[in-house]
Amino acid sequence: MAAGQKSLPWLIFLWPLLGCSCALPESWLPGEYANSTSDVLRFLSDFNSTAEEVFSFAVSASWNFETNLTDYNSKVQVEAFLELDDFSEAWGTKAKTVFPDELIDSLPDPKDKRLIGGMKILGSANLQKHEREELNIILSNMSRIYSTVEISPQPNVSWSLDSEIDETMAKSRSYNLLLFTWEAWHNTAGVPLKKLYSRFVELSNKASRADGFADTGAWWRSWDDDSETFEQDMDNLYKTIQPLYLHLHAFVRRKLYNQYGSKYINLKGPIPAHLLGNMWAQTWNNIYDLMIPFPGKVNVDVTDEMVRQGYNATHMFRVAEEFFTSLGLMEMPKEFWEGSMIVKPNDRDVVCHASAWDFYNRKDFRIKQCTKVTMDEFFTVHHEMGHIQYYLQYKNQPVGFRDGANPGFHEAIGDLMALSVSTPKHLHKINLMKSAESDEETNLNFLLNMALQKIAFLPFGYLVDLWRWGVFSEKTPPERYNADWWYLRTKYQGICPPIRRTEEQFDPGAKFHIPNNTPYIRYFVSFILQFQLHEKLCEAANHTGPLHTCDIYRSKEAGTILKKILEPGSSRPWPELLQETIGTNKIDASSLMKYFDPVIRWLEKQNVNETLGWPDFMWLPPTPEDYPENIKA
Ligand code: BJ2
Ligand code: ZN
Repeated sequence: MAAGQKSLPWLIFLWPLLGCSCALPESWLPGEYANSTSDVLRFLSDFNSTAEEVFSFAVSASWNFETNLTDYNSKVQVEAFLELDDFSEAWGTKAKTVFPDELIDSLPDPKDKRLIGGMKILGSANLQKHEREELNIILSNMSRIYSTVEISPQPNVSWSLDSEIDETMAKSRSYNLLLFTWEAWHNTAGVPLKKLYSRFVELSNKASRADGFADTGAWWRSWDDDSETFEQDMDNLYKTIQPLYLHLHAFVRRKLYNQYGSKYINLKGPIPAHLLGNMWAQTWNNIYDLMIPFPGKVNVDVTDEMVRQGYNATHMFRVAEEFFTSLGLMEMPKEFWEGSMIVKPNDRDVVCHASAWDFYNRKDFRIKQCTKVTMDEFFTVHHEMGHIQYYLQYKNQPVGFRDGANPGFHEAIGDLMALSVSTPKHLHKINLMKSAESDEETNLNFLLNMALQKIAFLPFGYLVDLWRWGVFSEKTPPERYNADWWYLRTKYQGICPPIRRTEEQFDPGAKFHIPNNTPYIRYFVSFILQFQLHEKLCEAANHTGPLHTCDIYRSKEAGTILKKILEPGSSRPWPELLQETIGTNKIDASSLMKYFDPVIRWLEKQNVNETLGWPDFMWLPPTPEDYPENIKA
């Protein structure tokens, strides 16, 4: 009590410094503006130049943390994010207080209206300073835990996700080793995140609600689309591709049955989640070798050939870059090559999960990737470089528009390039495939591999945010985090946990985007949209023949359309932009269906005696007694 009283005058003295925006450097604060059109424009221009500075300061702090996970770097990052919040709040509040809605409505350019409208949302002090600090510390801790935990297959041996764990999940065909690895990762990464995550949800919802949204899920959805029907649209989209998924699922289940036997695989049930070549069962191409339709043909997975030719990270990035420039798009700037981290350093902890970075200063653009020489990672290089290409193309837009037309567009660009690059025709051109065979059997091999990458992903891409929207809306409370996760995983993906899970565990936490708090529905949108864009660019490139054989390499015409999509950033409503560039204002699955048509017809024939699907209820995995005593490696 006495101490409290004593400190009171100090508090009063310090009050202006503790208040939100006052700790910011003078030059980051808004100046004085009048209630006039010309001052709105001056305000926007001042905001833009200041935001470039503040954003690049915050992005740098974040980059420094993620490329060197220390306590100090975490602290600096948290402080930078708090300053960023203060900055947004100061400018948002200014916009709200000085410029009335009538003035904004009278602006001649609708883009200015959208810019200032977006800023006004930021103008509420939505959380107390200590809560904002707690929120940012939780985020930083979650991401560090996810990126540093390791599992131990034997005493004194530790495995990290990006090397031994990923590789085991991809290559091992031992049921028990896969089970050990799967369980150890889910327990080690997930469990410590559960408490942090539920507190994060509380704080994040509080902030979103103060900003006028129903919850954080509603806020996120507002980025994708401003229509009321977004959730319904996604569900409809899912339903259109579900028949394709069921065919792929039944076929893969049969092949896994052949591999692992009736003890582990129920031909009418969901597939145990650890057998699909990927920790999250999100893509299945790593088990393509168990199901090659026509094994005598040239191998459509060129990993071995890349290794044989001595590919390394730099070479993979250069080859990817050349694809972009062949379309008349931009090269990666000098700063990109100087600043990026494309190999895992061995002297410090880093976030290995690949990502692309826009520093908002129109100069620094970087990729961070612990690149390994595999075909999968070669596609990830294209994926990340697609983000960089987008950043480069829209860098002269105001910062408020340096975003994808919607988040799904941003995710689609690199994958769109990879659709051409992965064709046998293209791989032959760049000397990764010896023959340029393009007979029906090679095509089916290729298409099955693509289906294992693209169709297998769709239910996962959809359900991650179904789960999170439920969490944010409190339909899924912490007591049901894991149960609802597995309900969705079974319902949509037709997979089941290979061993009993309870609420002691937190399996969603074992997927990067949950602790790192990145929305996921964008990937679902992207995996459909990329085929629509591909079809249009192929048309522009004068491609003839089936869609899946198209390679837009060197087509300046395709590049021109792509540039038109990228340059505006988010300055125009996406349906309008899509209409102008590819002639439709809807995201739909017709191009994807066209692309996969031959392999779907082939799968239908393979599946004549299969039962498609699985029971809708939660199918329990085999009991522990079904497993050998020692499930360790
Ligand atoms: C490998 C890829 C993300 C991505 C990273 C991490 C989270 C956001 C970024 C953003 C880009 C931007 C990824 C690829 C397909 C499915 C999904 C997965 N990494 N991010 N800064 N993928 O989207 O590139 O780089 O500008 O928004 O996570 O589950 O692997
Ligand atoms: Zn991405």
